[in-house]
Amino acid sequence: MLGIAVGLAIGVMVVPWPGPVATPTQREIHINARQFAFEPARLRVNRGDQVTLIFHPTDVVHGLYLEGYGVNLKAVPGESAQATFVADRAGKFRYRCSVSCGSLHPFMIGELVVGPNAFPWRASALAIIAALGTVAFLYVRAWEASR
Ligand SMILES: [Cu+2]
Repeated sequence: MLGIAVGLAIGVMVVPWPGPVATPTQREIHINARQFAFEPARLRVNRGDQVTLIFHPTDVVHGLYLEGYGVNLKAVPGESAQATFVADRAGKFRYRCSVSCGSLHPFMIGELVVGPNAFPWRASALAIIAALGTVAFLYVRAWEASR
């Protein structure tokens, strides 16, 4: 029984899975900035998406520097700045204010999460197998105990 579960788990790791389910899309994301926060402070896109960031400071001059992608924007209140890039690297990337805008300026940070564009088939299948394996194990143990 345990052997079957282990075998299935190995199979799941080795077998190729269906390709990406999310096709790359174009996204326009507006980010407001004020002392001392970005809104939104967390962005999520899929790998391969073409992202246009449109940056709007609302109180004083702010900047937005996105690590990993080298995007650097700066604008005065009432105006906006924008940049377009392809999110071709997965992972978490911080963005922070690049203009010294006050005492809490160093804490003005946000996070861009570039996720994989495929449904996590592998992880889901492993979780199911683990659950079935646990049930089977408990069942066998109960059966043995009853003899
Ligand atoms: Cu700032």
